[in-house]
Amino acid sequence: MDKTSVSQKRIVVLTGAGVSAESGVRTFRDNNGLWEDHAVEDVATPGAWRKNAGLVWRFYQARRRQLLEVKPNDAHIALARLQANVEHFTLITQNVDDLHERGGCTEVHHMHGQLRTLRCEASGQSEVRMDGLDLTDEFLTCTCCEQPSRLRPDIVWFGEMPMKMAEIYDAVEACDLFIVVGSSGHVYPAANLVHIANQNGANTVLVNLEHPINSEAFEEVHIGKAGEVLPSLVEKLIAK
Ligand code: BV8
Repeated sequence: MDKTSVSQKRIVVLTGAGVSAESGVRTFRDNNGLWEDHAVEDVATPGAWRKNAGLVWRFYQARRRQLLEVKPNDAHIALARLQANVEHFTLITQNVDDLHERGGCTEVHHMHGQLRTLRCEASGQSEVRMDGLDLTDEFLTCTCCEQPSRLRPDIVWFGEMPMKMAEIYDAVEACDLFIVVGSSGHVYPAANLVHIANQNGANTVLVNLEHPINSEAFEEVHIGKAGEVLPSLVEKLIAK
């Protein structure tokens, strides 16, 4: 890695489910992953919502309720420390939990949506709905329309356009250092971002429990738990 002080570097971090694993949030494709219990096409596509909205709603309500039981782990806290100590930092996450924010990160780009908010099917507006009554298995209606409309999970399902892609591509194309934490590299366009970073001359670093399918694209690979690897990696970066 070149000698420019890290505080001047433009750092972009992309996280996946692995960064929340040590908080007790299930990943998707590991053993006991979410996709073991639920076929993606039954719960994470627009077609599933059309076909069986009740099943999809209950799947997301269970994950929304879990937000109240989990807390940020050392990986989330280390990333917040990195953000606080460098000038140019962009955090992109594939995760839909709020653990980055609760761990101290700000301006988090949730490219696959969020569990905390729900989206009005009529207006497309999102609203935070995390009170007790918002977490039962009954459908909810919006507060934005004259005639209240049904709310859907504020999630990017397979086949839907990820969020904030313009800002995400701008940040990745301009960065000097691109770090991926806890992702299996299966889902696009997220899995393609490391290739864009490489094409634009960035240093690329991976922190993951095991080698993901796009492991070859990274210059530097740290195999281990994010909560154990990231704190020392961040200290080294800040000291530069
Ligand atoms: C789209 C919401 C058009 C649901 C999710 C090529 C180009 C473009 C699209 C495609 C393409 N090929 C295929 C597609 C279509 C599709 C896709 O990628 N399919 C795959 C499965 C083949 N993509 C889409 O449909 C996307 N939309 O493409 O629109 C477009 C194209 C370009 C530009 C603009 C528009 C929409 C994808 C979003 C789908 N929604 N989530 C929900 O969360 O309920 S994706 C879902 O997978 C989650 O969001 C999750 O975050 C994401 C990725 O999974 P990971 O985060 O990597 O999690 P996983 O379990 O797989 O891996 C965890 C890793 O952590 C493991 O490697 C493990 O070893 C590691 N780990 C575990 N513990 C730890 C750890 N690491 C460190 N420490 C630990 N303690």
